[in-house]
Amino acid sequence: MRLSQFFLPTLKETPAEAQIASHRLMLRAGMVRQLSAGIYSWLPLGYRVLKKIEQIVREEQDAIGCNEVLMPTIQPAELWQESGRYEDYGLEMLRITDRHDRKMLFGPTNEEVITDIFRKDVRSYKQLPQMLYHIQWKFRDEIRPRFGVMRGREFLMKDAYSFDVDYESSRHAYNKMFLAYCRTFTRLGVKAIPMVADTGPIGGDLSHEFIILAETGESEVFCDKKWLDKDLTGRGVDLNDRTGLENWVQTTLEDYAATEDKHDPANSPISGDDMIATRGIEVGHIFHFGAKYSEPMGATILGPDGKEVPVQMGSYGIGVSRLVGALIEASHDENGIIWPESVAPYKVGLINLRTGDDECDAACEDVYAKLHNAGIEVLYDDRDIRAGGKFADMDLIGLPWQIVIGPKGLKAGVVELKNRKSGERIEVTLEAALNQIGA
Ligand code: 5CA
Repeated sequence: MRLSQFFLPTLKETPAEAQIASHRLMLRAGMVRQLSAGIYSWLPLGYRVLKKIEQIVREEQDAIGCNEVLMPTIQPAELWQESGRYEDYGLEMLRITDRHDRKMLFGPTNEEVITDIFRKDVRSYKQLPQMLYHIQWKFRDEIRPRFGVMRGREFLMKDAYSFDVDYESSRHAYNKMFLAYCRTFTRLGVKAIPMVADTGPIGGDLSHEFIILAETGESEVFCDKKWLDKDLTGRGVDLNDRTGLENWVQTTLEDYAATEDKHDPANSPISGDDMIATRGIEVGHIFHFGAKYSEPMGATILGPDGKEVPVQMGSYGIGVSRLVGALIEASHDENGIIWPESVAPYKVGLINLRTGDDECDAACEDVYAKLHNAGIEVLYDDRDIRAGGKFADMDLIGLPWQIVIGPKGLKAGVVELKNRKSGERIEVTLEAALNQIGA
């Protein structure tokens, strides 16, 4: 993509309304714009990151055999009256009346809808286990929407739902999802710590939150230093080995001191010196709630003994749009964002120091084409503006690599290659630069 044709409205000034770094940087880097309190439009740069995160989340759900569906945003109130949550949900639910005076709502989550889908088509334990997920916009009329997309009113969530014949199988589904979450966050380039959590309005007997450490987060975190080096990919854990997986989940939680009461360090088994007291951002939340919805909504199946039982369920959320802000909170400096490669909007920024100079233009076009042909995403700053502005914008938007091409370097047969994360700049031949970034 050529910057001269791209819609990238960057801001030099810090927007007054933004209290935390990620919000400031998302506005300054032209990633989002607020339409109304807690409701955002995603501009091209922000949307590319959102889609990349969504895709990693999708791949890791698919990898554990979860099936993607797409449910509507608008739901009928009757379903929530059946489950008993219509009144309980309170003012956070955006209630809508249609032209026939029917009560509708903009979905804050989908337990009721998925249970309805399930009960209409599944009758027997032979059709189980089953896992379904979708990635869809949700609306919660938060009392204090703040920090940009971090606590929005409209936000993108991945929500998955598991259906099993009995408690043990249902716990196995929960464990598979636990592993998928660890893998997802690792691929996103962040450390997300699983912690025992309250079940809140979703309900159930078991729940974990996944928290990214950041001083500006809304959750308090007391954790062991060891977490920072822990490999959470669960290599070698076999998905169908129930006991092996259960053990891995338990060891992961126990070794690293997930405590029932995360607000109370005194209850924690971590000793003083190893303890980090910090804050974090909840990017995922998983729940096991058994028959909480299937029972009142009549989602029953015939078990192996011919008896009808309510299906055992869990639900599993990831805040996809919140993650965009959370990743920035976890990785930025005074000049701007530092994207992990897996979600960077482009891998390489190509800076032409003298647009209009025949030699510079030709050299840049050549590199641009080479990167393109090698399948590497590149944003080419071909604008006719001062070099200082180009450097500032490129640091602000945080692409992992920068290739800088100017008249002096060309004479000497070199380009400058900058790594955004380490800040390291080297002068190398074009071939060496391309080689370094994998072209
Ligand atoms: N039904 C369950 C799991 S599918 C559920 O709704 N869980 S939740 O309420 O914890 O939300 C799941 C994730 O969505 C949270 O972990 C958080 O990352 C994200 N989320 C929740 N509220 C907001 C919000 N107001 N703005 C942005 N993201 C949010």
